Amino acid sequence: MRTLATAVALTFMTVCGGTTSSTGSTSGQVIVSLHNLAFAPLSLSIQVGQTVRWRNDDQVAHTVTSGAPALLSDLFDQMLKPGETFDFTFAKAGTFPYFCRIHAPMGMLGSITVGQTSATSGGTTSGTTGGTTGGTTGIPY
Ligand SMILES: [Cu+2]
Repeated sequence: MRTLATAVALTFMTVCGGTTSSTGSTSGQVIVSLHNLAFAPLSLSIQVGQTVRWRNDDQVAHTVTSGAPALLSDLFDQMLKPGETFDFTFAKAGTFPYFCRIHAPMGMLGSITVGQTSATSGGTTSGTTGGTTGGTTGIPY
């Protein structure tokens, strides 16, 4: 039995190889790459409280500007030189379009969809019904 267990363990180790895959996307940081005059991924879905990190992998400067070219929102507006990063934590649910000021005419637009984390619903419903009825009725003399 012991030899079998060892054999199984060895097989698993061989199958898994040495790659330690760390895909912890439920919380923390999500990366958007700025590359070839585009945001990758173009659209991204995250949860409230998550941080998006934009990273300029291009050889030219870009901006990460919230809103749309015709309708700016003043959430963020960050210039990124090649190699630089910018972090933004989304505290509210909704859809947040953004773009690059320099290359928006060339279609450099992106969007972040922020979902509300499953709210803990259901609380204490049973309250104290029935209060003090009947007060002091003045005694007639
Ligand atoms: Cu750009």
